Amino acid sequence: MTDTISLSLDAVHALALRVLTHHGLSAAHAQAIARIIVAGERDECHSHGVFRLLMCTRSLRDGKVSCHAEPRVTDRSAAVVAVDAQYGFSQLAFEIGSQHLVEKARRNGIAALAINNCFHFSALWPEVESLAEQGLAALALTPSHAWVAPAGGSRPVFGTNPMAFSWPRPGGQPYVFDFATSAVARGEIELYRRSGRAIPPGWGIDAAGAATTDPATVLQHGAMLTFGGYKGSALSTMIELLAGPLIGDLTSIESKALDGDAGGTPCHGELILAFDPAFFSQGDAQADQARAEQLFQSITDQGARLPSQRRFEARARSLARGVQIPRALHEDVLALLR
Ligand code: NDP
Ligand code: PYC
Repeated sequence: MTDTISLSLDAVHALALRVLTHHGLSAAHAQAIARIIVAGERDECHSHGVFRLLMCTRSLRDGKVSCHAEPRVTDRSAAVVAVDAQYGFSQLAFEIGSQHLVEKARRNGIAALAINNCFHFSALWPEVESLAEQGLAALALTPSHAWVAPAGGSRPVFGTNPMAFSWPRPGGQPYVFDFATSAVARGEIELYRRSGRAIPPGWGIDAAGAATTDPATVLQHGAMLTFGGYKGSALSTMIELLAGPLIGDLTSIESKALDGDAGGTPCHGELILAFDPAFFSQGDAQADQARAEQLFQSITDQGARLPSQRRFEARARSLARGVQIPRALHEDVLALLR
């Protein structure tokens, strides 16, 4: 018996839907989340694929997430739309809000979507990628729970605070990057703990601020570290501010305080900006787009890869052959149905 099992993408989708509806989520929320979970597994982003069902259902069991929340849209200005997720998960709020965001960006050249009061556990690339597919450049930012110490400190202040960026490319897959401003996503450290492996140096510290490679110590008693030292620290602060106080929502410290020690999904806001390139060009948008392509080519010509290349290759494989899930994870997910 191998330690993985093969599943088609349809089977992953059906499994996610069954688990989510079994835990009480409305069909609209379950569909929106299942799509994101399939996308994560399909693109081999394992920390934000099927594994997330474990955390997501734990938060549902805690009873904090509203299973039937109906996101409420407020048109704040010509360029700003806000969606109150009403303490449901974020995915449905994004699906609804992004339609307004795209329409505003196409009308004004630039637009912002603020999502408030959402439980947030997903990767950001599906969001910015979908905006690039509609011809827009985009930037998405969100805090999480205070798990990450500032550079030079030892106590958690920041969330793992991801930022994702996309740039539309004519006739091809967009340029997309999406990473935590911590050295690595917390989900990745959780996967190391599950498989009993030590984490690489530089990812975390213990309660006394000393370096450690033990994932459990970092997760339970210590703190994660930012990427790039003080630079990651400053970017993480920017994300706290823009996707927190700027949009009237919680910082990662406040999200963690709201959770207490429940270990639930972070609850806060998210900020997404969209740019329509046609409004910014000085007259020849096609020539500008061609210059962007030259930039990408000067990266790839020397053997360096673009972010998302690995993901797009994984996607092609998964679309052709389905995905491999660790057997232990599959059993843990099936147990959620009992
Ligand atoms: P990584 O450190 O693995 O960085 C991921 C990004 O860097 C991807 O765009 C990846 O592209 C790109 N990349 C990786 N290696 C290279 C390379 N050698 N050359 C060029 N580009 C490269 O990810 P993280 O652990 O920081 O984050 C993982 C995910 O976790 C993200 O999707 C993020 O949104 C999510 N997350 C979500 C949070 C939330 O609160 N909702 C909190 C924190 C993280 P590729 O995919 O092709 O490898
Ligand atoms: O992996 O750091 C993470 C994370 C936090 C919230 C969702 N994912």
